Amino acid sequence: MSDFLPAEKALGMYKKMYEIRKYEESIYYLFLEGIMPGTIHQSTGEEASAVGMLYDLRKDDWMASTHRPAGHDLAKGISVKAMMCEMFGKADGCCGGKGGAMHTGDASVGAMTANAIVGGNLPIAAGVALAFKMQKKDNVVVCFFGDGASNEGSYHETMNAAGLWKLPVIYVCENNMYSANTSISLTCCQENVAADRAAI
Ligand SMILES: Cc1ncc(C[n+]2csc(CCOP(=O)(O)OP(=O)(O)O)c2C)c(N)n1
Ligand SMILES: [Mg+2]
Repeated sequence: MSDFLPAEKALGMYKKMYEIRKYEESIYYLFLEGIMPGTIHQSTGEEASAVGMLYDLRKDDWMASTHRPAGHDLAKGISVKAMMCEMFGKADGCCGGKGGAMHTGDASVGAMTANAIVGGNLPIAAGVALAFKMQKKDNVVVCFFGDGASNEGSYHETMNAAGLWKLPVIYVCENNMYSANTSISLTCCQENVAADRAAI
């Protein structure tokens, strides 16, 4: 790693990944002990894709997350306090306590409110990218999705439009080989989403 990154930056990225892991561990226990209301969808083990993709983004670049938004949101710049308050329905939460675990976000740091509809964030991210392009801004949108989302119609429609219009959007597949708890072998005709599905 140090061959490619200055030590200080590598450490900063590692600290952010550690923060995400510790935050999600805390949420896990608070939820299981019945202290935290609502529900949880965790992204344990996916900290690196969040931080790797978002660390160098500007505040006015945008990020679109999924039903597992905590790591993405922390990496884009929402504070642990604002995330935690959101989990407990507090006014200091990033969405005033009205969103909960699957609908976190904060426009002031470019974190689009997370979308729990699988594949639902893909066309919205393309729309934001189209706006950037029409306004001649040099911003970019990063949009995360899962291997399961690549089976949705919205995925195929959006990839076509984004490719056709050359939109400033980066789609990042976090392929954990499961659609929640169903193996990719039962859901997808292609195992290598990045290589086979991306080549539309
Ligand atoms: C349109 C839609 N269909 C079904 C669901 C229920 N659902 C929630 S998570 C999930 C699996 C998504 O798989 P993937 O995109 O690979 O994300 P992962 O859970 O692996 O992070 C499903 C089917 C949903 N939220 N939205
Ligand atoms: Mg998956």
